[in-house]
Amino acid sequence: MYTTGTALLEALQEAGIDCLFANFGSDHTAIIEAVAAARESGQPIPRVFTVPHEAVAMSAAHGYAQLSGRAQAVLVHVECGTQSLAGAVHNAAKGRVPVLLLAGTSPATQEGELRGSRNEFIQWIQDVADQRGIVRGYVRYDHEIRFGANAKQIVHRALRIAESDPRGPVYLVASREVLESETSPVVIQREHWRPVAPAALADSAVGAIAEALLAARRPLVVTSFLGRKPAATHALVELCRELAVGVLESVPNYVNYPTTDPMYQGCQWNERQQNEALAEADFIVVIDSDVPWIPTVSRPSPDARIVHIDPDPLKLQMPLWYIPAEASYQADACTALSQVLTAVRQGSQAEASARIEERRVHYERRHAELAARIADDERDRSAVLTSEFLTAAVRDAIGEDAVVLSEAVTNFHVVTRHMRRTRPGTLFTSGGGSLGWCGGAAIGAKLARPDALVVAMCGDGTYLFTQPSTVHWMARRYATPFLQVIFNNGGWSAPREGARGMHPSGAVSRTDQLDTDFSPAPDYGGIAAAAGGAHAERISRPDEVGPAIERALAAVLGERRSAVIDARVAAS
Ligand SMILES: Cc1ncc(C[n+]2csc(CCOP(=O)(O)OP(=O)(O)O)c2C)c(N)n1
Ligand SMILES: [Mg+2]
Repeated sequence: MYTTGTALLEALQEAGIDCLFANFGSDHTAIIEAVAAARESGQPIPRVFTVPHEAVAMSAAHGYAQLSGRAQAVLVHVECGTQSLAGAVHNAAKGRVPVLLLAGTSPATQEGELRGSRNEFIQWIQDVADQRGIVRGYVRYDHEIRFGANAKQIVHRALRIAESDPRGPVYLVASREVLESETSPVVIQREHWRPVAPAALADSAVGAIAEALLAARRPLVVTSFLGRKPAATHALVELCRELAVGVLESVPNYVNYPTTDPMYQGCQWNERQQNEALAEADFIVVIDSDVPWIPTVSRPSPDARIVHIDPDPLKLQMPLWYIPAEASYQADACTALSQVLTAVRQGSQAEASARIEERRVHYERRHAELAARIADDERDRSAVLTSEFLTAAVRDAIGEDAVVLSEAVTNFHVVTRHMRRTRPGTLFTSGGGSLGWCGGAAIGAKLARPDALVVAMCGDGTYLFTQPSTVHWMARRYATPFLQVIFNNGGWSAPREGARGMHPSGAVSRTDQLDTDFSPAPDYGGIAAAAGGAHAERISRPDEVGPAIERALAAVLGERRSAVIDARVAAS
């Protein structure tokens, strides 16, 4: 029987979706039947993953999309399964990551009028007035599939919106009666449903930016997520090397620029100090960034000229957002950078050549100073294990191609600085603020890039947010082993230090009883071992780091099982 459920599954397959991360309920009878029927008849369908927690399903789709650029599907149970996606929806929304979310609704009939009508008590309890309202503030599109006749068109429309800039999650629901209803197959022409083409800059903007880059004494690019498209990183490298433009990463979610390139001027997270490169810049191109600086801490010179290029320069999902840019452009970073580079090459650089060489020397010197500081910070301090030393040791052991997922909270800047990534697509953060992404994302990353060594680095508090029992159970079941490194600083440092920073001579400064510590500490690695047979290490001294990483990598790469290193680090 060809039902709306069959049509839905067919739409996912023809859209090129590889994974359906599913947490099933009684609303999904038609989909479970359609999957079984497809397998019986040998019809190709996406791979179905059993995911015991919805937030992990969402994070897996998030990680998969970050590595592949493509949306995957997540199927959850009515309104409560939607609630259980929790902050993982926020992460995909804030990180502009495309995900197709699907949910059933409670049956809409109760007398057996239609197949799928209510037959369990819970269907009264789970009936709510506005199920789509649960995620409406976070998705780019929400809709209800009301008929089988156009179910496929609605799925393709949703995916098109998810994958067009500014990208993000989309949410579709359908009642059990609709999913169970018989319908006729619809032929879809895939090329009619492609994402909207990337936007370019107007010629006048290209000329103005090219001219300003040549004329400036200290031109600087500030970016956070330009590297989501590796081609944009390549374009930025060409432009910055040719014109000697500095690059500052602010709260980077991706590898935006090779961090060992002489034009790279470092990254800034929550460090409580004015950034030097930002202060001395006289022309700044903010490109693909949500938080280019934090004005109460670090800001550009009031005389600096600023232009802004972004897929969503108005930041419509952020009630408070502005920067003092003289011009804002809605454009794709890669397209815009290539346009500017072409314009620069078509014009004459002769007049600017002395200026370009002077700033090249300047930025190279600054970069060398930064590299020396980084090397100094990560040296062995023998008595204590620092996060810098640990990160450097992991970096040296995993190589340049490993995929690192960072959710290190008060160590975010340490991971970005000391991982020293050189290639796009080798370091990610969620792009959102809801902790717990890195476990599911590691599964998704490993599925998207099965040959890669995947390494998740997170805080001890964050590890508990990831639903480690679900994550490590999945890692074994689906053969997606990864290395997880925990910066164990005894609990939640961020809120503790935040309170002390705000009240330096308040009561918080006179006590350790701030309800943010985790003593007695859980056996973090033991949780993963019990759930998925992971290899577990616990270390607290610098001399233990190397051998522990070696054993952990032997487990991941040799035995193909996950490994968790619980590293007791000095408080940051
Ligand atoms: C889902 C979610 N709940 C709560 C918070 C608030 N929060 C921000 S940082 C933090 C502490 C995280 O602890 P840990 O991972 O150990 O990092 P640390 O601060 O110790 O570096 C918390 C609870 C959050 N960001 N997300
Ligand atoms: Mg912690």
